[in-house]
Amino acid sequence: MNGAVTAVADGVVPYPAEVAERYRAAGYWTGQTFPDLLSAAVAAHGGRTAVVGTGPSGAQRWTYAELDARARGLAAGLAERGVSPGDRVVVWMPNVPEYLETVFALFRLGALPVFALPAHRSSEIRYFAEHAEAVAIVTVARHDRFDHAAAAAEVAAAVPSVRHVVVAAPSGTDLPARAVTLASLRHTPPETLPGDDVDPSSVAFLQLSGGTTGLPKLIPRTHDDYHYSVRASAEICGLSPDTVYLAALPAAHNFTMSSPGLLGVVHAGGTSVLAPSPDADTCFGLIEAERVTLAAVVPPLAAAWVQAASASTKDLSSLAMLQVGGAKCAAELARRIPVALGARLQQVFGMAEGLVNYTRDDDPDDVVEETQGRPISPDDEMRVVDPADPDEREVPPGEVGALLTRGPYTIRGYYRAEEHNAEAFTPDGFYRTGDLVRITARGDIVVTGRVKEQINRGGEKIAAEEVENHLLAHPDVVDAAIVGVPDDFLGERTHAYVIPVPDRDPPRPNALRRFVRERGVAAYKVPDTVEVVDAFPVTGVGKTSRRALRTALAARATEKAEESP
Ligand code: OOB
Repeated sequence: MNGAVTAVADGVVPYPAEVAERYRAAGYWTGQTFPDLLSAAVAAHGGRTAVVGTGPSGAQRWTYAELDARARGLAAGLAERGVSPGDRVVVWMPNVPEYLETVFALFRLGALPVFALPAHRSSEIRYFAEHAEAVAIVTVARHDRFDHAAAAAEVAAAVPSVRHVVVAAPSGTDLPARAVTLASLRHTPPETLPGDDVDPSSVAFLQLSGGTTGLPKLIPRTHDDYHYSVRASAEICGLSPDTVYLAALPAAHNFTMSSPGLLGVVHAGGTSVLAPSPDADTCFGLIEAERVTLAAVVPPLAAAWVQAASASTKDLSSLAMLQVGGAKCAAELARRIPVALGARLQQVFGMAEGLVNYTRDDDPDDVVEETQGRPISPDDEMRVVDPADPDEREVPPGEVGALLTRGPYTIRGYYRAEEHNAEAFTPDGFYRTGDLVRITARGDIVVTGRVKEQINRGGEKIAAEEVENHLLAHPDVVDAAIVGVPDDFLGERTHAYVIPVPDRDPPRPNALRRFVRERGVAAYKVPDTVEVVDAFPVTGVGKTSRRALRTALAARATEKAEESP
């Protein structure tokens, strides 16, 4: 029966058989797949509104039955073009209804979406396409003053596996050679599609990691594990057919997709409203017009909404809950949210690798304001260990340590990343989150910091090494180090220290920022500030590893930021 289609297995670290058996026996892994998720919604709520948004062809409002019909039609068209079960397809789209159509079309086909953020640029997209050996890229034409279709066509020309560029654009749009519109692919679907018989233990898609090393990692999530996290999240967050969810953050991010996000809404038969932009003006208008009940944001956005609410004339009274996650929400901001927006706050501390924590609706106010909640599953195992101890022994209860986790929806390894996996996972399969936490007597997690080489710029994750490598490609740069410095609005921003080639005119900071941008990386990764120095201002470290150097520089940068008024 199930099992006709097995997607990529190479490069995926499986759950040990006895563990998988335990998760099935416990009822976490039910054998339901993402095609099943949509089928169930169509059966129970076919006539209800699934998605509202503005796509390239204007405003859209689709029922579950319509969303499914579109997804099936697109799946048929992609199949006709030779996209097969198990193939990887880069989905590089902003928050348009066609995003959901595409994702479910790929699920129906048994093909695997590789999720990219709209802010990504050719360097990231090319890497995803190469690493996953993608056969197609689905994108939009111009968005945010950037020609996604042209960039996708360039990637397709450079990456031999990529045979198709599909663009959600009105017919008649001027597209690059070889690109086709999504609408032109829609076909009458056959009765059954390959995804109807997909193996639930197979990988459903490749999700993005924030990254800690030179190249971003891809995260293989199975139907079984992700379906559980979606279902359980929908329950914890009290989703129902009456839920109207506002997707303000990028749809492809794990928070927006599954915590409980767009997929949780499908599970509950509610409505998703896709915001074309996260700004308060746009989102408040949508909250009023669509009677939005739930929205998810990162802390800087929550702060901007709080600020904007006092001057806004929009009716926000339908908004019952605002989820804040992706980066630490300061307690002060947490306290202001219910007052300013009239919505209850839920803190969400999650990661695309798996583990997601929520504060619960019946938690006391201080828990909601001061902690990042507790895990979805009773079988989420957490170890808080001494980060300086090579044996990773646990710290005494209540003390700060590095968080390791293992559980029914946390991966056992990144995709095709054997070497990195040896560092990121313990031999017994715990994921080293790189987050410093303490767990309160009540069992709630407080995130206190980080040991990983990553900067969290208002929820957008930046691997220091990735940006350093771009700077090192400049002919006038000998060495570079990226550190995070505190920022009132973003929580953290990036500062680059750069050592120039001696005896030449040192490069100007702005020229270096432009250089990084022109290498085709997401704008949020371009260093906010660049400082050209003769040597790295570190003493006493001796022959430094880059890690030690970054830590020392970050400490200095923090001191400097605190000194300045
Ligand atoms: C979410 O996922 P990612 O993969 O972009 O980033 C994960 C990392 C965590 O390891 C942690 O360092 C940080 O983001 N983080 C938080 C946080 N939520 C995420 N740090 C402090 N407080 C929080 N509330 O960011 C993500 C995935 C699913 C749901 C929500 C967020």
